[in-house]
Amino acid sequence: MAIERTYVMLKPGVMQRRIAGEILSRIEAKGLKIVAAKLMNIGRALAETHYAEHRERPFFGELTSYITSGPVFAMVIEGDDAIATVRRLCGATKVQDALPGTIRGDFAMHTGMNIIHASDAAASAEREIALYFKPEDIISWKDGNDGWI
Ligand code: D4T
Repeated sequence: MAIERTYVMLKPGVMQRRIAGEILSRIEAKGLKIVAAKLMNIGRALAETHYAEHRERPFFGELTSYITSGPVFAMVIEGDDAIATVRRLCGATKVQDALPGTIRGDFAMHTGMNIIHASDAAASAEREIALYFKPEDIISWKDGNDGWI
């Protein structure tokens, strides 16, 4: 299985609800690796670029207003098959379909505020990582018996 990197973002409301740690714990407990992370506000231009594929959708205005409404916790996550693995941890986009045990299933009530974003394919992961992080912000740290653990 290939080592992949994916872009993951805890959406506005997560900091206010004080559940960032709980969500990060699930990503860490799975065995995935956080290789970049920052708290940031998203401006309108970045929001519209990120969600450009939804520009014509009826929910685009609400989506971009929401994503710019408070700080997000932006991350690059690395691991075997990381793109699909994180998507499985997140659960279905439509919160009514998100099963208990998934992040959306456990913490989200509204699809428009579905709490976490994760890239859905290799091309979007590459595009989204580059939108939010400079290459030098990504720390490729080692696991295992290298003196640290
Ligand atoms: P994001 O991009 O936020 O991780 O969500 P997904 O990758 O799981 O799903 P998406 O791109 O299809 O949707 C983007 C974003 O739009 C909101 N949304 C989506 C909405 O408000 N109503 C809808 O009907 C859909 C499909 C939720 C996520």
